[in-house]
Amino acid sequence: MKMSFAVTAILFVTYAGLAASYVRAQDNAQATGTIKGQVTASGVKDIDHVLVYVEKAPGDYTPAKQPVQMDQQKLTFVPHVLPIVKGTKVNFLNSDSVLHNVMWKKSDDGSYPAQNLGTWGKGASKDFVFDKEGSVGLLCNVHPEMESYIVVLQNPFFAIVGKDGAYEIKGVPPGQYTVKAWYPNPKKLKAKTAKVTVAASQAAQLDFSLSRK
Ligand SMILES: [Cu+2]
Repeated sequence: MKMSFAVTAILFVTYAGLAASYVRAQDNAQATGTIKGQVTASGVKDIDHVLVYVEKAPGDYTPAKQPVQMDQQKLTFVPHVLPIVKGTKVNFLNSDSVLHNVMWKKSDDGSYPAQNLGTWGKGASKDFVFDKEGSVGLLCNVHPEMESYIVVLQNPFFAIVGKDGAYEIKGVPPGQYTVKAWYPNPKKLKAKTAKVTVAASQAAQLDFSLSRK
């Protein structure tokens, strides 16, 4: 009798523990909010190159376990703007039958020194880990018209704007944030920041109007 009571008690405690952790996971899932809005820009046709991101969120964020890809296809870097969390490994792939190179000059913000990863052919790739916040402008020294951007961020709360100018950042913990709208060429569109308050299970609306000045 004593034994079975003990077993029942252990089972009950285990079950209670599981139930509690399940509830906690659910709470966490429900505790986040959304930042969304519309970006308008004068003088550019590629509004889908605008990146909107939370500048700083409390806590530390781990990068994606899998490398993310920057492809070279049809003489173009794809995607044109690649936001990643600090520590992410980027896999630079060449999908064209011509040789491509991957290099960048010293970042304007000083975050990354100039680097030349080399030149390789179709199907080959090279990895590089971006271990600090900042940005690099990718170039190919074989094709001067090729360029794209990698933006290394502190947290995963970012979105690339759609062709219609809309963006949505989901899963943001409640709090007050500074949000930045960034465009690769600051001479054409100046970056703007705005403050937003995110509440659990709610969508905060935050629109941006970008221009040269
Ligand atoms: Cu190239």
